[in-house]
Amino acid sequence: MAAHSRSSSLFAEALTLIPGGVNSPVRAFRGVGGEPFFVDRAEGAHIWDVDGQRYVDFVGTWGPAILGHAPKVVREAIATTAERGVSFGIPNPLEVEMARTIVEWVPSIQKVRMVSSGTEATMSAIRLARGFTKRDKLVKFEGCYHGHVDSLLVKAGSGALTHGAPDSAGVPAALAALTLTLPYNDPEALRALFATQGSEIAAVIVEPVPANAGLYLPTPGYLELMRQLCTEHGAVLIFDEVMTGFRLARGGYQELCGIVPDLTALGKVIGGGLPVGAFGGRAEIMNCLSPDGPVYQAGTLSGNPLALAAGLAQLREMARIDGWKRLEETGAAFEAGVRRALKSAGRDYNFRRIGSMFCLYFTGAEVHDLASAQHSDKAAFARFFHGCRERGVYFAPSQFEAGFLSVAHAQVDLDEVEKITTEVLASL
Ligand code: KE4
Repeated sequence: MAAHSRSSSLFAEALTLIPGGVNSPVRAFRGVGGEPFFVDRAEGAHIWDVDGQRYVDFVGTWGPAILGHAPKVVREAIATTAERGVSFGIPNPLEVEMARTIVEWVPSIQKVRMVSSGTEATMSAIRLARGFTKRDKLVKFEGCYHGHVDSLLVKAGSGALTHGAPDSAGVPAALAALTLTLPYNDPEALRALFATQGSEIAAVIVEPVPANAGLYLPTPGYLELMRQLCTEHGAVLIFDEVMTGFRLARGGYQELCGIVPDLTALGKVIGGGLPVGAFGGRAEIMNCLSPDGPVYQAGTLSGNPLALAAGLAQLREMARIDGWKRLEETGAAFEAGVRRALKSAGRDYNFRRIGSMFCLYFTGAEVHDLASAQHSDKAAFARFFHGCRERGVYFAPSQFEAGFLSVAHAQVDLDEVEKITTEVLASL
């Protein structure tokens, strides 16, 4: 690999100006050591750093780049829309088009409100659930991450887990005490909690496919039990589909599992790479939102025309090419390559995949929750990460993140990555 001279000098300056030199902690490579590189440009399945190194990219800006980076349809939509204005703070037709698309594609969503990040989506959804039920307690699951919301930075995943701050400083103990946490995939713990506190629970918020402690799947019946208990006790079931929405299926994971949440949080893919989030669900709950109801929620850039134009262009292109079928085919081909590489290198590591989302746990043990995910050999993961990065393959810089494939990942990329991962796994 070429010396990272420009990246290094940029990072040195960034450290004097920005906390940790980054605008989001997971980018700082603290989970793998070393210094982050700085990106110069991105196109399709590839990114180039400021020192000219090209990478096959498996982070995809953490999910939005479902068509690959800077797809033509998205760039054209942004350019055309920008000619008519970049922000209004006035209702605009794109807000109706996006709302119509979300309501049509995700049947559990009868009404939806746009915001500017996944964090805003989950933050608003839990406030709405508390206002609707007039209850205070929330239930979340260890290792799940729902953005940097005070009430949800309790045993959180993603960067909070990577940096050893699952319970962030600055969150008042009195507030954190209202968030009850459970291990994921533990039906008895869920039953017991509802048996004792069910009447006080405003909402259960869950990543239906937890992807912020790597990636693991719900055991059969688990989400069904969650749905049943929420219904029986009048608690709002919130699916956080910020990552899985419009990626695992046109209607998100809820289309695959057939479970109907009361509210859904969305983000990433619906912005086409620009800042967007959304939350929506049962009309009787959504109608509690200001200006109709008593739950206040607002945003200067909510419904921003550029972000919605980019998101709509991305969603329409996915529908036009049946991108979800393509992503499953690419995911299966990628998985076959990873399994060949593991076999060839004699490694029994645990590879998990659903559609275009994946994680390679550096442990031979089964992973089904945070505790089992933490059995991974993080030092070995770090060596793998850097070995691949040096050879032009960029995986998420933490064992506790999911990887993402895009429509732009071609077989030639997968072949190159199989060769490299085989070599690096053998060298660990
Ligand atoms: P944002 O506020 O970062 O747009 O979305 C928060 C969020 C909410 N819900 C889920 C399930 C999420 O995965 C996220 C954010 N995902 C992380 C990656 N694990 C974003 C990367 C980062 O924090 O820089």
